[in-house]
Amino acid sequence: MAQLAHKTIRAAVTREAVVAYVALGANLGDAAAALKQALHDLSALPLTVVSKTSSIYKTAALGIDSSSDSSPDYLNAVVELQTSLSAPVLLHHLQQKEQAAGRERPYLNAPRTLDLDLLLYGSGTIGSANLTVPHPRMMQRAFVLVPLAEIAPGLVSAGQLAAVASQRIERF
Ligand code: PH2
Ligand code: MG
Ligand code: MG
Repeated sequence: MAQLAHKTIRAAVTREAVVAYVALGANLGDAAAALKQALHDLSALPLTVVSKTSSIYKTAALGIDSSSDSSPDYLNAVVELQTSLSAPVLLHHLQQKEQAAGRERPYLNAPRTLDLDLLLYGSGTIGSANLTVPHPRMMQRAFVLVPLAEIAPGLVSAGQLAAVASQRIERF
């Protein structure tokens, strides 16, 4: 048993790093402080290095649910990680950070203290009950594509950026 545990840990440590992209968003409370804290926390994740960080952007809230007639502007950013964590373990860490920031989910697209979405995990596609990668709505969202294009220009085409050009976004 001890040997099995040892082997499992070795496998986790020596697993090849994957390039992953995570979107950060907040529009409740001190959003700038929440994003800065999240950037700090992501750099402290086990088996993970933050290799690129976009600027922070101020963006108009998209996809507002009918139960709320307005939603404050968001602050958004995207980071690139080199990680040896599996996608489910990385997701678990992201959800823990959201919880620690006081995240509540009263209704769909409700204002939030912190949202951490796994956009891409290497070239992998994942379709499990609680995780879909690539993120299914990322290509429709300027608040994802603009910061992603800033740190990974090869991943976003001019046409994809043009398709979201009507969405309000400015550097914070
Ligand atoms: N997140 C949403 C819904 N709408 N709008 C902006 N501008 N930024 C977000 O991060 C965002 C949103 C759901 O996660
Ligand atoms: Mg989200
Ligand atoms: Mg989310």
